[in-house]
Amino acid sequence: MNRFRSLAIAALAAAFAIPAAAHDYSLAALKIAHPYARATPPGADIGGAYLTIDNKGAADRLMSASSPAAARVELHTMAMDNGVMRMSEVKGIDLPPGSQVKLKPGGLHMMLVGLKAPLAEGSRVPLRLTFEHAGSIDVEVAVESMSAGAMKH
Ligand SMILES: [Cu+2]
Repeated sequence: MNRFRSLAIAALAAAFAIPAAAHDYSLAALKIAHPYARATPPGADIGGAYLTIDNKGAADRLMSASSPAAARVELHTMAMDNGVMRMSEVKGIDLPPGSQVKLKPGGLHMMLVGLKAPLAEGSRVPLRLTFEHAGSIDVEVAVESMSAGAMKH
């Protein structure tokens, strides 16, 4: 009976550990959910990073990002250009009042340029986000599989 109870407590503790690992951040009226990146193959020197921002307050703007893991971090969008998907750099990402903006593969994203080492699945990479009004916040980017966030058909 005692053994069963301690197992039950361990299971309960594990269940409670999940929200702590959920990996969300708040900064003023901004909620930043689940920053993640795709693992990169050996030799690659760029990698995409993604997250979701909910803005519960007034208009703001993601101005820039930086990381000690890369020479620089660019904000990119993807669009069709003559039938070819192309990435281009954007100056900032608007966060209208009450909006949810998703950075995801195939859309707006952050690009770690000049990676100092490949992004290894299961590791975490520090990233600083700077907003026009809310200021800056340091988050951890969870490195997932090379196909993480792929669109499901
Ligand atoms: Cu890009």
